[in-house]
Amino acid sequence: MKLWYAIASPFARKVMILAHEAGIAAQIEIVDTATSPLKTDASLLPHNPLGKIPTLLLEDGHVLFDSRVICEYLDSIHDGEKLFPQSGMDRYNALVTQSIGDGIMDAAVLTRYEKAMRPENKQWQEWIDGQMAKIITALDTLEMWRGAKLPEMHIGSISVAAALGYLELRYPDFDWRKDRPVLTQMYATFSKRTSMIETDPNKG
Ligand SMILES: N[C@@H](CCC(=O)N[C@@H](CS)C(=O)NCC(=O)O)C(=O)O
Repeated sequence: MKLWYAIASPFARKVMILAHEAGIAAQIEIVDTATSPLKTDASLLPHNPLGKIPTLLLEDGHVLFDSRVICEYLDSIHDGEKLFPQSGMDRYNALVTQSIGDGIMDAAVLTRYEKAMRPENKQWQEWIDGQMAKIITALDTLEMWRGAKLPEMHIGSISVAAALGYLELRYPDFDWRKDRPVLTQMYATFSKRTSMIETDPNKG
């Protein structure tokens, strides 16, 4: 399998965290990809019309995207403990937690594009503030309502770990740990796992 990937992409990292946790990371060939809304990677576009990473090419030629679809597929091809709970409210709670983690990543990536790519005199501060407000309310919701299940390993906590890692990388001045002991503890514990260490964007 071939994965279009960038070490700084939180969505791509989410996929590789899951692959490590599932014990199948070695089956994935990484294609380092530089893609952005301004310049799409030429090798990627024929496979993904959205030009986004992560994108996964299977041995039989099928192509999968986005991170949710890829994660669900990878979880279906290993024999270990499943990372998507199979049924009932456990499953839907994990999926909603995934949606919150993904939502934090969406807001953080879009804000990063706004700040890093758009000319300074065209940047829209109210829009940036609106995205940051989403990140804050999402973190507060995780802290208050989802704490009990967060320390467990499932697709929801994987997505949240990838999101927190991205905040660390791109928003070093944003103190997301303040008044959030549950998330702080969860991230500290997750960060010691091989899946997080191997996918750490600061890894040399
Ligand atoms: N919903 C998608 C989001 C993927 C995404 O936004 N990836 C970014 C990199 S972090 C990207 O490829 N951006 C290029 C673009 O927007 O054209 C997923 O879960 O995979």
